[in-house]
Amino acid sequence: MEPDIVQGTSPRIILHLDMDSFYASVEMQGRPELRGKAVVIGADPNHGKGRGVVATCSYEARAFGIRSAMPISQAFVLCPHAVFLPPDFPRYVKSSADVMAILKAHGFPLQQVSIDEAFLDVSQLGTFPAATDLAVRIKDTILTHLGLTCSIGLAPTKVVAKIASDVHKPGGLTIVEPENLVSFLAPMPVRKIPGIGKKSEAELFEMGIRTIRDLAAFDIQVLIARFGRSAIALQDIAAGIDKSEVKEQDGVKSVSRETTFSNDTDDEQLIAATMDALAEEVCRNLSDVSLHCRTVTVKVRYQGFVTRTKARTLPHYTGDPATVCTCAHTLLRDIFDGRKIRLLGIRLSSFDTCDARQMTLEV
Ligand code: TTP
Ligand code: CA
Repeated sequence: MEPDIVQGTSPRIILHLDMDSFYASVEMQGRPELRGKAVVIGADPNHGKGRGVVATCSYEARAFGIRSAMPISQAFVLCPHAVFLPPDFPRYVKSSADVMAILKAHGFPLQQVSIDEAFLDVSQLGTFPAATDLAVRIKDTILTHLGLTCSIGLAPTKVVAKIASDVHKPGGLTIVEPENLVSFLAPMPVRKIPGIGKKSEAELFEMGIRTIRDLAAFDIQVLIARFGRSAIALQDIAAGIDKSEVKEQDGVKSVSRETTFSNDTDDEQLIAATMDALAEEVCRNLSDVSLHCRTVTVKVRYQGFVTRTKARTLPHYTGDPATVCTCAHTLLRDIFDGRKIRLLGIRLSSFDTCDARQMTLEV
């Protein structure tokens, strides 16, 4: 018999899938000689003198302390005998599309949130055991058809599903039923909440907030004074409340890059140089996947978390870094009001091919 679902009273069941060491795993497809090896994808290490960073690495390489966004020179010091490979973006975009097609085939609302990550709203299945069966089938299909492993979280909210998928990586399947939601979250470090990076974590530590339990119990007025209105949503998340829905994103395609300054800054030269670097990198991503864009969006987050974005659609498609850069600087001038900036970002969208999915990287 079909389970009875009464809108608003039955718990939602959200599935979050995240591929394991994605670029590295794709490189290992069909290359069994790489299995079990420390494999690092990123810039050329050039015998330890290389510039640039690690994109990702196999779990074997992580055992040596290598991580995403680490300077490649440091990765070389940690594990000189690792196999270092340059990124092959078109291949990763193709693999990503294959994974998303497997997810889509089940007919539930799907939201892809990055090249290797997606949410499915599987509430219609009615029970967590039924959703667990589906998760097991999805993992099997991805392994059998693509030779790739992934980790899945199942929970009543998107945020908790995302946190859960990370708990037993690689190859994990973590289920958080509604009655376990609060006890699952409570002991976790606040850093586990998506969007809380190194800097927010340090600010929360200063206030004596270490775990999600601490955050849920903290005086909301003090939090608002420090982080602005976004503190309310943050505390809700800590209490397991998150009404955000799985949004199907047909046709939403963008490539973006953003960075948080190590200290909030109003230094115009530093801000301009950072914008140049972000624009250049995002154009490189664009050309790696053979795309041209028309819309450039600049994002500025000020001290206190007030965020402003401004977009401009160009008259022609472009992949030219100089054009994108000029446009980004004009937009930045329009929204920069002299206050100290915490985070700067750029997004390119409105592509002339339908091949790319959303790719966001924070460095
Ligand atoms: P992630 O999902 O963050 O990492 P991952 O899939 O490599 O490993 P994990 O098992 O921990 O999920 O990122 C997905 C891909 O995005 C990753 O394979 C490479 C790319 N990436 C970068 O290029 N630079 C980065 O700093 C990060 C974090 C990811
Ligand atoms: Ca991943």
